[in-house]
Amino acid sequence: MTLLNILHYPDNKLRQKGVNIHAFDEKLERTANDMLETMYQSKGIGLAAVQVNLPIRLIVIDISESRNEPLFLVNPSIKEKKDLITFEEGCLSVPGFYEKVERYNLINFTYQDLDGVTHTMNAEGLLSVCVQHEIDHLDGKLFVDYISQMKRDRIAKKIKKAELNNTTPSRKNVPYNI
Ligand code: QAP
Ligand code: CO
Repeated sequence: MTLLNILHYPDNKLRQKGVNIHAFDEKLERTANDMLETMYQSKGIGLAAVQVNLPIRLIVIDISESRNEPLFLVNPSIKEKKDLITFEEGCLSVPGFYEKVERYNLINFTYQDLDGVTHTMNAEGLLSVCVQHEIDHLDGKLFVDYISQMKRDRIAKKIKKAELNNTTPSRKNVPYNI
């Protein structure tokens, strides 16, 4: 298994749209398992392929406490949605920030599994919000797109600053030029 690099907001690559998947082969299975490992390692509950710079319609989700109930969603599509709720969301691509977003409490959606078999599923609460959040990623959309521009810009600035500080080791701290 390989850990994948997660893109961080405001990286424009997060605006890529995922294309539909047609090849249900070993490469897809490997990619899905690498994404799952990457998500578990980062303590996430959901990760979309676009977040690891793969513009395809693939999502991994595991909202279980035990971290052993993975869901692999290929080409997911929401068919019905109802009952608006407000949910405090975070995102592995927006580390350290959480904001309230309006979502649907109940959804009915279809997806294909890693063998290409189509399934229909109902979801409620956290799982429903997670599926909506991850499908947004496949359309190049982030939860921060739903908050005010002022908050969004502040978040972008803080993430950029944090990442500058984490460049290891910083050139200017190296006492000589290699
Ligand atoms: C999307 O998000 C989600 O800031 C998945 O420092 C979130 O897995 C759906 C995470 C909330 C529904 C509700 C975020 C981990 C993980 C961070 C995640 C962080 C470490 C976010
Ligand atoms: Co996210």
